[in-house]
Amino acid sequence: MNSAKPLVGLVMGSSSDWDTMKNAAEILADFGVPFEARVVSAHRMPDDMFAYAEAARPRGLQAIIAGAGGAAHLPGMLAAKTPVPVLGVPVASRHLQGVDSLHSIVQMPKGVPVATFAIGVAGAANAALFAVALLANHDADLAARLDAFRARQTEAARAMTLDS
Ligand code: RP5
Repeated sequence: MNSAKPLVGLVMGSSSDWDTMKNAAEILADFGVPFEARVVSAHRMPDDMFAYAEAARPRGLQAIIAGAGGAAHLPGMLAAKTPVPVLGVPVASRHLQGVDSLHSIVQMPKGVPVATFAIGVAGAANAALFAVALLANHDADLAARLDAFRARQTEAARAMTLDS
């Protein structure tokens, strides 16, 4: 993890979310974005969650990626307490496969937005790429790295072949 002052907060409701959320961490690390990763549970440590949200802007966080599963209140409650953009990742749950998580995160009432991504690994990865894109608006080097990433992805797709 980059030791510079974090620009992105990567938080999740439980260590059981890490298998999914580490896909966001890997992308932030690959792009050289300073970030922190920690468990901040809305249900099990609500006071810590509020403290984290209240400190986010003064600490210089530019975005918070929040992953949670089940009754996934973490992204919405963070967004309720901070103006820092919150990117919500629905983690697949044991019984409802993350549809519960998705609905919990995406259906924010008007006025308190959470940018909501796909359930699971794709959502975690895309939330990180979205955070990179936000930061790249004010960082030409990061923008160049994002362009290069997308160009490599395009070339990989062009090179795909199909079995006959
Ligand atoms: C949520 O409850 C977490 O985000 C996690 O996805 C889910 C289950 O947590 P554990 O019981 O695995 O700790 O708060």
